[in-house]
Amino acid sequence: MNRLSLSTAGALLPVYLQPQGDNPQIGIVHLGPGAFFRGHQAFYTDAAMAKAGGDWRICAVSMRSKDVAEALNPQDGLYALAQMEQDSHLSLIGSIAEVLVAPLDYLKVQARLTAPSCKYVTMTITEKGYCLNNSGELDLTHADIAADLQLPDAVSQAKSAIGLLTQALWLRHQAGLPLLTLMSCDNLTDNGHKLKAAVRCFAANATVFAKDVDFLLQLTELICPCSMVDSITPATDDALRNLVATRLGLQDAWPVKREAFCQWVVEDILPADQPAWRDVGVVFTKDVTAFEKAKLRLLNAPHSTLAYLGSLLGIETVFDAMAHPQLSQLVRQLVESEILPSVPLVDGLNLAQYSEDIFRRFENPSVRHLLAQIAWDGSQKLQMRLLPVLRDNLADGRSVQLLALAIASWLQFIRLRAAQAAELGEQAPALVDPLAPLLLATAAQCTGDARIDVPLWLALDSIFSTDLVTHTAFVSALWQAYQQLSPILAGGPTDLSQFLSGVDA
Ligand code: CS2
Repeated sequence: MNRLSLSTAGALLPVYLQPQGDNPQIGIVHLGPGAFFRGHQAFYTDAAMAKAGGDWRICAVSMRSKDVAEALNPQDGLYALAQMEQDSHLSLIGSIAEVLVAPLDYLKVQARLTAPSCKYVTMTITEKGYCLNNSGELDLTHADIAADLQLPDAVSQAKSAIGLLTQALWLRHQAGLPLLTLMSCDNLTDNGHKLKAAVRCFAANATVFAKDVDFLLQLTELICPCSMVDSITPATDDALRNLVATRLGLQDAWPVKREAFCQWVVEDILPADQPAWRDVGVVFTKDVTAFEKAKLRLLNAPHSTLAYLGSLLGIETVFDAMAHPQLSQLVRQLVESEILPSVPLVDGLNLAQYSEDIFRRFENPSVRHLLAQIAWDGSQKLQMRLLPVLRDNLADGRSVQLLALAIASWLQFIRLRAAQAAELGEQAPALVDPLAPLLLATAAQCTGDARIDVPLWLALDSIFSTDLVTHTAFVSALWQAYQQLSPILAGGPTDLSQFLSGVDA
C-alpha cells in the first residue's frame, strides 16, 4: 500500500494543495505538534485556507521528540483526521507544511520564526511547558529557564519555549520586523496574559536582553490573546491506522482521532492580517475568561477526578468510568454541588446544559480515552482545574468535600503508581509528571495513614500554597477523604457510597 503524500493523495488533497491550488506559504509556526493541535488548530487553519486562501501553512516545531517529524515529513505533512462518532468521518489535513525538531534544527526553527512572512506562533506545550510557579508567574528557578537566562547570545539553543520565543522576538526587533502574535492554546487560566508576562519577565532577566530597553518597551505591545480550546482527543492507536488504511487505501503513519465536537474561543485582539478562522467556526470575543473558567471547571476538573478515582478502581477509559454507577454519580455530584456554583455566568450559555453536554461527550462510546493519559501531569493540571475552585469555595463558604476527595484521589494515585513500580519494575505504568521524582519520594514515606501522609503531601509547597495548607476546612476534608480511600489502595472494598452519602446539601 502506498504511503500518504502529496503525490499519492490525489483528489483527497485539500483544494489549496491541488495542482490548481494557491500552494500557500508558511505564515504560522506552532510549538508542540501533538494530537490535540493536529485535531484542532491545524484543522481550523486547514478549513480557513480552503475557504479563503492565504499564506497560513504551518511549520510545526517539536521541543523535544522527533517522532512526529519522522512520521509526517515523509508524508509532506499530510495526515488523516477521524471524527469519532457513530460513523467516523475522515478528512485529510494539509495545513502542516513541515515538522522541525528544535534540538536538531534550531537555526532552521529560528529562521522560520524570524521570516517576514511569519505572523503567528500558536502553541500547545501543555501546562508544564510554560515553566510557571504555582502563582502562575515564570519560575526563574526552573532548570530550563535558569539555564536559558544565562545563554550568551540570541542564537544559542534554548531549552524552554519561553526562551526560544523571546530570542525570536529579539531577533525580529533587531531586524526591524514586527513582533509575532503569540497564541497559547493550552488549558491554562488567562493563558494569553500568563504567556505575555512570562516572555516579558524572561527578557527582563536574561543576560542578553535585560539591558535592551527598546526591546523591553516593545514587548509591552506584544499581542497574546487568551483562548479556550476544546475537543476530546485520545492518543492515536493501531486501530486508527488500520481504519485509515482501509478507508483511504493509503498508509498514514500518524493519523489523529477526536470527537466531532470542537471549539475555539479567541480574545478578539488579533492584527488585521489573520487566517479566516472566524469564517470556519472559531468564536472571537472581547473576554475569554468566563469561557475558560467554564471549560476548565466543568470539563477538565471532572476529567481529572475520573482519571484518579477511576484508576484507583482499576478502570481504563472515560467511557467505562461513566458507566460505573457510583463513580459517575459522584462526579456529577461534584459538579452540581461544588463546581457549578463557582462558575461565573457566560453570556448566551446555559451552564447546566453545557455541563450535561460534557457528560454526554464523556459517554461517547466511539471515543476510547484512556484515564492514564488524562492522569499525566497532575501537579500542573490541578493548579488550573481543581485548586482554583477549591479556593473560591473556601472563600465563599461552600462545601469542599468532593473537591478534597478529588485531590486525595490524586495523592493516592501517586501511591498506586509507586506501588506498581515497586511490584512490576520496568513493566509498571510510569508516573508522568514533571515533579515525579519529588512525588514518588513523598509516596515512599507514606503508609496510607492520613495522620502521617497528609502532612507530608501538604509540605510540598510547589503544589499546595500556604492559604490552602492553613485552611482547616480543606485540611480536615482532605484528611477524611484520604483516610477513606486508603483501604481501596490496599485491595479493600471499592464501595464509593460512603462519599455519596457524606455530601453536604
Ligand atoms: C484532558 C484534556 O488530558 C487531559 O488532561 O482533560 O486533554 C481534555 O480532553 C481536553 O482539554 C478537552 O478539550
